[in-house]
Amino acid sequence: MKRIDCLSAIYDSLEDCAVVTIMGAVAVELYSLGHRANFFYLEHAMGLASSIGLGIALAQPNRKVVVIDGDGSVLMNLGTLTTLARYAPGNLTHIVFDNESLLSVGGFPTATSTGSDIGLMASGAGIEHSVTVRELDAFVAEATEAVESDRLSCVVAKVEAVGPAGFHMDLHMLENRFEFPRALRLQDEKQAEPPPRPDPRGAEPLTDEPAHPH
Ligand SMILES: Cc1ncc(C[n+]2csc(CCOP(=O)(O)OP(=O)(O)O)c2C)c(N)n1
Repeated sequence: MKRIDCLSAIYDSLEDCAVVTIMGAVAVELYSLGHRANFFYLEHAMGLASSIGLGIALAQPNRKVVVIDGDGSVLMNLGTLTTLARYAPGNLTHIVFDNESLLSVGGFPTATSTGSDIGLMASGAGIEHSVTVRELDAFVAEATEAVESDRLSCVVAKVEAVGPAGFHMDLHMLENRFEFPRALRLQDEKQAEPPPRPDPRGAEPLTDEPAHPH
């Protein structure tokens, strides 16, 4: 299973979510499918995507939050699993692409290549819904269900250690830092728009546009 195929398969269902990725290959892959302002690619702070996602999920409980992580990154911040489990926000989905490698920096093998199991570690940390998938169909089913459900989920996807041909993204970290919260605010404002006023004569709802402009 290739990570880019997984991302492509769930891309549409990320439209209304706040999405936080780790840096490097997976960020470039998601970006290559089409950048959206509600995607935040966490640069440099390896291991902390889930911590950022947890903060957003707790602060904004009505928003679906999806964290897209890597095995090397999770292994650098294993305590995050216990913190996720402790607060267990139902609006958070933690997807971990486990390619058993630090692919973005040359492919050094991580501890998942020698038997460490992130899905079991997530369960052991207390995350009640933690699954590991190896096939694309299973990934799509689990990830989609996780995003739609109202419980904290960890979906570990075992993927091949392959990534993008290049790492260029035409988006500066600071630009992304400001556009991301702005996009979330805009989504909220759109949802808070009042419904159209009903027409007392029972016809089409009234709008501010003249019915017969001259
Ligand atoms: C604190 C810190 N250490 C090291 C790096 C360099 N670095 C960037 S990406 C990366 C590998 C990430 O591995 P993983 O999460 O498994 O994702 P993959 O690259 O395999 O997609 C490393 C070591 C960093 N950005 N920050």
